[in-house]
Amino acid sequence: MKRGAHLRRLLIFFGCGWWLMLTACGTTVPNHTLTLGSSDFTGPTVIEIRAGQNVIFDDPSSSGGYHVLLTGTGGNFTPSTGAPPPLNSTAGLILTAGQSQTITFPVAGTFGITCTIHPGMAATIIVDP
Ligand SMILES: [Cu+2]
Repeated sequence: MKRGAHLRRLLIFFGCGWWLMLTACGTTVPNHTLTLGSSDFTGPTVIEIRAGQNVIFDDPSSSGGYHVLLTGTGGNFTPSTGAPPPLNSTAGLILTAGQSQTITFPVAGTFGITCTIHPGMAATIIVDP
């Protein structure tokens, strides 16, 4: 009887431990990076974050290029409610090789990202509430 209760307490203790660890991991802001190549995205093209988190648009000096990124598809701008201003404009987010920009997505939604220079470029940023 006593041994059973002890074991149960131990299980609860470790259960909470795991839960706390997972919660702690969830609250640290991981680096979500969209990597640019010379005329494409070279890393994952679907990035899922939570509202308020950042996406690093990384244009490496060695392998990057000149890009004008904005919301839309096929190189064409489509206004997207809730998308961050630099991306949500015809001017776009301009990046050249060696540059990196950290963009905060404060509003939940699914945002398609394309490039006016390279219409084939397509990435999706999913922002969970
Ligand atoms: Cu481009």
